[in-house]
Amino acid sequence: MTESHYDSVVIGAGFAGVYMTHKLVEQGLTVKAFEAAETVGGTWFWNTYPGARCDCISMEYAFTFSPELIDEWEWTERYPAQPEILRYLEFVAARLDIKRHYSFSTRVESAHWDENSALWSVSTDTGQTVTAKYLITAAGCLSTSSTPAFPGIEQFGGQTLHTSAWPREGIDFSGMRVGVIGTGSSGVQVIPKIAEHAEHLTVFQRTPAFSLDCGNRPLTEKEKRDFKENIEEFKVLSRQSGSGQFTDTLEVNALDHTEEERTAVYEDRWNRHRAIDLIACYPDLFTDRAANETIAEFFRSKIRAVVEDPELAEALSPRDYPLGAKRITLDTGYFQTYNRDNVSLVSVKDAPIEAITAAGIRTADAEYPLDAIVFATGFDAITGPLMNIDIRGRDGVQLRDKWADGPMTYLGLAVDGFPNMFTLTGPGSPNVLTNVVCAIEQHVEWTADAVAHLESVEARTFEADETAAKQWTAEAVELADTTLYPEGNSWYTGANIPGKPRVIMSYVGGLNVYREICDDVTAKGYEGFTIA
Ligand code: N01
Repeated sequence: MTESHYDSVVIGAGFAGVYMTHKLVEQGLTVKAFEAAETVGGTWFWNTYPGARCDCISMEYAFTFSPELIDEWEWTERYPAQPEILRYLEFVAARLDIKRHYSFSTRVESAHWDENSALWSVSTDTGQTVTAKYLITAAGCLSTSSTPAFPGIEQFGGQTLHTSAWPREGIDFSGMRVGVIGTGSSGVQVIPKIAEHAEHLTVFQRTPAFSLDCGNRPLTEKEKRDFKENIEEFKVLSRQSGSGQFTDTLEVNALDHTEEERTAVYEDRWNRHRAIDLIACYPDLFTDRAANETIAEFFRSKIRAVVEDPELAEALSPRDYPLGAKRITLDTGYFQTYNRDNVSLVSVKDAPIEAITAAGIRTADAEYPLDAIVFATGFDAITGPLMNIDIRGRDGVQLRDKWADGPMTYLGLAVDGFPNMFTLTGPGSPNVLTNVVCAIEQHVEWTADAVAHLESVEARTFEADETAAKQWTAEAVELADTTLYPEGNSWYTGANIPGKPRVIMSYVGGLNVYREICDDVTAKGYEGFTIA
């Protein structure tokens, strides 16, 4: 074999790619890894907009597989800001000596399966081509940004930015009239920061967000010490939980409590500043719309308590979808921002943005002159990063054709017709409905075990059966239909991208259940896979 052959190719250097590369190297495989960015970090490399912060608690949003990594790293804040998470991943990469396996600033353009050699041939935008037995995608769920195709966008005379491609040197909005389109997690975080500097900020909101004040603060020394001392208990509890974040769900339904009792429960949970403690506090909140309405109204009461103008408070209050069907955003001073004199809200629900003009944004109602437009308009999530690569399996079938009507996977980790390919955090896995680092550890460890098994039995190919993939995908949809997820026009279902098939792209049954299913598949000799 020439130097350009490896046992495995890993795409991506976020949490998943870094850990996967480490595991495979540890198992004695040769690994060639590629990353489009200049260093590790994945989503935490690209999303450098002001206010970017994780919506999981810092200590929980970290690897648990290595006692050394846990011991040697100290988080500073309860909710870590982007620079701190990026520093953490640099620390992990250095500690695991992982960068030597990577070509950075290198985007994988294609990966083609060759039937004769039973190898993947992987080509990049820098002209490299390598072959590998295993192809492992760790391309992330939120790495393909989406900017709506507003007519006239190219005419705009000012500056345009997408939150996920922020200039690394930053931008000074002083004296500028700035428009932000989008009020999801990115918008809710960037809006208060821009408002501090802009001469005037106009927020273009299509759907209001259910947002939780994240109550961020420095971690105490005791919290840091307690977490490290109790790490084994944390691991057990997080693995037993559906979201990878332990919470104490009550044993009574929301509708079986009086309004007074519910309010007391919600108030207590609100003060914990942790979304999972709210959405999972009663068992029926996410299966029964009437129960959900009780917590939705509680969130709205919090908006009314902060926003001084009652009409504005109402305009900022979500009414059309259940709480949690779109991701709950975590904010710092978001609703307070609307009390500022230099901030205005434009609802584009009924009067949509029609065009971007040379001077600003034109809606069905009016035109807004602007010096800069910030697109906080999100991502072609979960499938976008994979479908952007020209991946071809058996008989030259392209993944993007195979998934034209919606993704089909087995366990979210494998696709029939694409042998020896593993899709970490792929569609049909619990991915973004969990503390994703917890899900990533499960995916990586399961994949590494599968690879070890395949090597030990000298297998040539490992492939999901079509029936298993069909069944898994159908069950995932059925399961989602028992929840309120389908009622939100969210990126969870592809509804945010015009023309994208609308289907839930996550396994909603819980990471704990998913882990058991995966372990059972392994115990039964990789049931649902063909090993040849
Ligand atoms: O993207 P989004 P995001 N006209 O899709 C609006 C993670 N994340 O980047 O809701 C007008 O949630 C769109 O409106 P609507 C996190 O998992 C995490 O904010 O479709 N508006 C919506 O308001 C998150 O969920 C963190 O009606 C248009 C917004 O743009 C995920 O990334 C921080 C429009 C897009 O919101 C994505 O969040 C940041 C149009 N034509 C991100 N098109 C944390 O950890 C779209 N919109 C805290």
